[in-house]
Amino acid sequence: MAKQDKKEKFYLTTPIYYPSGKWHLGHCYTTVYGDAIARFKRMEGYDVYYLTGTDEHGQKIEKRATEAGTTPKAFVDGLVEEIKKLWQELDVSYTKFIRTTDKDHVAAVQKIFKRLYDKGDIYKSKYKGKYCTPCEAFWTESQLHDGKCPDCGREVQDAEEESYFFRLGKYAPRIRKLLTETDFLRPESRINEMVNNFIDAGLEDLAVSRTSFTWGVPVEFDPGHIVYVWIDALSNYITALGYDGENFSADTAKYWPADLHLMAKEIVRFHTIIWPAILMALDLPLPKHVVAHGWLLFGGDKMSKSKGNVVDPFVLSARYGKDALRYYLLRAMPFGADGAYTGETFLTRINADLCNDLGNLVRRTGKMNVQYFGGTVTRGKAGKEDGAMTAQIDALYGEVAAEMNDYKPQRALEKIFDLIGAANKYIDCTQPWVLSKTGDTERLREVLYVLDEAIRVAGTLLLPFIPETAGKILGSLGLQCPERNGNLRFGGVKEYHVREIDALFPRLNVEKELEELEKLAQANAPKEKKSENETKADKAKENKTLGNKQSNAPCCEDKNMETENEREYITIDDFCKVQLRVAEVLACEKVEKADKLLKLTLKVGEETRTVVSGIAKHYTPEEMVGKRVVLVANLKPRVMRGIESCGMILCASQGDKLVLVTPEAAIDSGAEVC
Ligand code: ME8
Repeated sequence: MAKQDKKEKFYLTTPIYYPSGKWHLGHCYTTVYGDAIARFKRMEGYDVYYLTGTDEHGQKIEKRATEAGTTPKAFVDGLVEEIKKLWQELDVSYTKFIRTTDKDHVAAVQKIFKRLYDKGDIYKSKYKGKYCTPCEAFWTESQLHDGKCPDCGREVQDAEEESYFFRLGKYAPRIRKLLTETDFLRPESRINEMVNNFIDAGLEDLAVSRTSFTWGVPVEFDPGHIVYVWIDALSNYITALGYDGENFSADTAKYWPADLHLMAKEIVRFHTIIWPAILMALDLPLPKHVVAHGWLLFGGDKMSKSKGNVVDPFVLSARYGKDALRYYLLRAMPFGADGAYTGETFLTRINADLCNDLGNLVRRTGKMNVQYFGGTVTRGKAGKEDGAMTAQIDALYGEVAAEMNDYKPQRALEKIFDLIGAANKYIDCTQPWVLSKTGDTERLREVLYVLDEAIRVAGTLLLPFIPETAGKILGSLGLQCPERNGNLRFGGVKEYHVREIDALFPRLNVEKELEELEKLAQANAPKEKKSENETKADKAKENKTLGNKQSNAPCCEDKNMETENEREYITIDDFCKVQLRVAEVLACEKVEKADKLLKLTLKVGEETRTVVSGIAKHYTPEEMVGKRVVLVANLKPRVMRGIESCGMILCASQGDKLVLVTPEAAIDSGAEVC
């Protein structure tokens, strides 16, 4: 419901980013998502406070600055300016940009730490365990996955030092309740992950100070210690509102607790376990909701090395416009699931949705308004085609509001584009050009009025998503951008004064643009060669999947949640190129010095062939003999560990689990799988 009379507050935060200097589309995702929600809430009449900023302390930054031959502060100052430029470029309407190097933040973090210490929730002891520098996270041996950081898959270092500890374990029962008995965290899959992997696995007290580096907030009463970067970072959500360890600023106190902390899935643990525990210890109210979205994945090698800058948001925004980029991001991922970026899906979406559906509707309608009525259009004579159309216009605001209040911008956009699609169809069935010829002016006027109304309602509801374009659309109808939602029912505006406008989005030649993007990428590619470890670590981060676990499977669970629109279709002809055959395993052995590979001798009808398969961690050679499997028979042969592999056998994977795909009933080897 619109909040027209009393302004209710809405406090929304996105993560404060590490000023690492490598902004890619993924980083933009959360902030643009947050911006769409902030704008929508403002339109609904809320008093919105939208916070973002930078997380500037820690060993990682200290190391980077040293490598760059500068001080940490000078290092971050330059990068912070760049990220502010990015938000400006993308029309991000934040209320405050906080930096963890801000003096009042630093002082407040010191007070918070002292307060927790005085209360007995922080105590001094010795820390022994593992530390992941890139994630700035401590881990116990049992929390590691294959001896590596469970968040990013990178190597961890032994850490032993005197440290202050926060009594996290003490809050475990309350946090468990918060997660399992309220709607604090969404989507639900994350709840199980937090409860099973962390709380029920035993919540240990948390090391909250470091002595091995200096770039951070010094513990006021023990200056050799630096406050753990996550305590420093998470506190930004309250210090931004002036919280000084005791009180909030008078003018911003009303915003706490946060209504929504928005972020990607890898930092949910910090926000739903550590952060509530700190707030509990400070006797502060808890945030209302934490929403975790998935990752924007950069398909295969697209994001790596030479092609890294293809997804530089500055490049994409400069070439295709900020709204094209915002729109792509806001439609890229279904709620909670991952999405995959490719240049092709990006360009195709601009062409299909923005240029064809939206652009054509506005241009065609504008042209007809001017051509038939000099641009001035009022009500005319209703017709049989109108009922469904006007009902859809009437319903749209409610549908969009429901999705946005559920924090699902992707779904909200789907609804808006359903109306745009319906309006295009309405033109095709009412055929205004025929009405003009037959002289049915009253009917023609009504048809154009209905279309203007559809464009007005869709355009207004597009303001939070693509503000610049939506402004142009409303301008073409002779309307101003409303501050609030206004009357979004059919008939809300009685008379239109329409003018023609230029195409909202030019039609892109996808092939040519892909080439251009490739050239830009090559031109901007980083020249330095990364170490093998760095490359592996980057890959691990790019391919991070559900549940903090690094998947060894080629496709991840979340991928199954792609919407129809996200999927890249192949034609039946494409599919027919793949020859799938049933094969019988005649013999099987381990491949020397390769712990994942098995060498299989397969019978495929009359033919015998060798295939190397990466299933050794899931099947023993003995188990394989006699099995019937599905073989991709016409895959180009490839030499692996000196063995020519002629084909690939199919498996199904889910997280760490991998099982063979086999025929459901007995059938001869060589049988076609179709
Ligand atoms: O974690 N897809 O900062 P960070 C979607 N400083 N979102 C992505 C993404 C991708 N591929 N890559 C990054 C930190 N993000 C801490 C946060 S908050 C108190 C401290 C987004 O620079 C996503 O929101 O590593 C993710 O949670 C955030 O960037 C992490 O940014």
